[in-house]
Amino acid sequence: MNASFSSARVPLRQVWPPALVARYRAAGHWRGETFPGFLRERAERFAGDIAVVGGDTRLTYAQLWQDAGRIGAGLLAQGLIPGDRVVVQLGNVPEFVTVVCGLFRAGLIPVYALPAHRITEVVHFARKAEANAYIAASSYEGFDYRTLARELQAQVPEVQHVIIAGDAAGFTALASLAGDLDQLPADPDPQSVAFLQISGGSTGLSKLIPRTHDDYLYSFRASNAICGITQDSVYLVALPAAHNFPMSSPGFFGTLYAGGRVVLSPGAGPETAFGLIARERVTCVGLVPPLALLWAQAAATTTHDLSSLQVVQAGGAKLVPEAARRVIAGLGCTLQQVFGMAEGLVNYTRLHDSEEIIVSTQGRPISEDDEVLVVDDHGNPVADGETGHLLTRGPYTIRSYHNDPAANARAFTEDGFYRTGDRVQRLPGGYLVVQGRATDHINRAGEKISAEEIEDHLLAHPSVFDAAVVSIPDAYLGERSCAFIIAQGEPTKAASLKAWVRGRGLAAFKVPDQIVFVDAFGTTAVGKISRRELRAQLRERFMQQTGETR
Ligand code: AMP
Ligand code: DBH
Repeated sequence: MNASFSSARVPLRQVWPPALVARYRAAGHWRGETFPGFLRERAERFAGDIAVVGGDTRLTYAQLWQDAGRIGAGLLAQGLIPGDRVVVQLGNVPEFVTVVCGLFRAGLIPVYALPAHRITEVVHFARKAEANAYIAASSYEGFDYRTLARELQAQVPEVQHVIIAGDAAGFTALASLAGDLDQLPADPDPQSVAFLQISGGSTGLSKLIPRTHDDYLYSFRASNAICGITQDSVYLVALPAAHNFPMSSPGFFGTLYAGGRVVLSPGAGPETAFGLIARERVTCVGLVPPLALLWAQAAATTTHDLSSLQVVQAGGAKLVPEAARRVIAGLGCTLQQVFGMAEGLVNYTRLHDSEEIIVSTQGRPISEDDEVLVVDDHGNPVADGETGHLLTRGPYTIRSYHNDPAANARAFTEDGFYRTGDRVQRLPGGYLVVQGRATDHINRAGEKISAEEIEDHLLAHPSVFDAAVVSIPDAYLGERSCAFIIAQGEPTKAASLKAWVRGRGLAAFKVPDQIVFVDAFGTTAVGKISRRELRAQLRERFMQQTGETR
């Protein structure tokens, strides 16, 4: 029979109050479209047009649909059942798109892991999602995912199916999947959950974000209109395809929705991306701020023709005005700031906004039905222009995480507002300026790292008495991570603590950039103040001592 997870799994649900459902439908936000539905329609309408380019592969819309069908039917033939959850860990390769579309066609639920995630994180996703299958590349960026797959099956035996793109070494090869197309289910309920996205994990471990067909399609359809994505657009996926930003803002799904062309770049640096831009005449790309700066710098001396670029988006972390000006000057195209979250709400500067708005704000929400509250510590609205906590609800913002009552109790108000954890200022016209955040995570060039999660791993080391992980402003990364350590017993070195964290099976971006040994965390620290205050004190003291500035 199918894995033991199947019988009593936590159901996938995402529920809005009936009055809002009616409203979002009446407003035309939710149109009852689904992933398989739109992909089928595009395969007919744009059959011979190129949909996806990656490596040596160029897939037309018809081929994408066909290959997705083969994969979906093949997975069902393997014994998977619609509704099963499948952890997908693929890099920026065409298979990422064919696999995900294949899962949609089969009614299977992708759970998106990043290529950087390692065994500890993948085990967490598989357990939380109650997944019974794992699909990965044989290797990507020098890492062998077949080894990870073996460890995953050892730790989570319910993961009965492993499918590998490339040399499968005893696992099922993606290329060998085949099945009866007639076994594919009818299109799903548009209100049902289509996939589980991963949160950056502001506290503790990453949470799973259930997104519905209706809500997600709305977010990228509306993004297309804001970002100027049409059938003529060529969108470059430079960030990892599994990230919500290049997936949906408007990302590769927006581009496929519009009938445009998606180009997958195996690397995000100018050395890889610029050649692709020139060759494929790329019109739009989403970048994190450090990359946008690097691209702007490299553009000055490149021999590649970047003149096709119309819009360069920067998001995932704050782009400060001075950096924004450098990006505009260096790349000579329209800059769009994007402030989004996998939980939903996405803000954009508009393409025709004044340069002042574009450089100094993180944009305004997609939808007139995005409700934005900026409140003080007690939940009372602050005056416009003042900084407060950003709360939001709307037609594409989740109401709950999957399988995580404790996180839900923290992250949502009784009225269903999502507490973003961000501190923002709202300007006239609804434009938001991100001023920092209220939760303790490190935003390392767009990768979010939970302080708590890393502290737990450090505390597992026998020579660590206590650990506090904080973010330190960093000229290149925006923020880097710094772990303050009170040692005990056998002396240890910074390098071995870093190796320890890596050895715990975590993504490399979570390894502390810096380790500082201290004798104590401060006199007031003992049991009297919160971890949050403690981290803030350590950060301030460290920055004063080192003379670092924000
Ligand atoms: P996640 O919930 O993991 O998808 O991460 C979303 C978070 O990334 C937001 O809540 C912000 O803290 C941060 N973020 C995304 N875009 C921006 C931006 N343009 N400026 C500042 N912070 C951003
Ligand atoms: O950081 C993010 O999660 C993010 C940034 C920009 C995002 O999810 C998005 C746009 O959709």
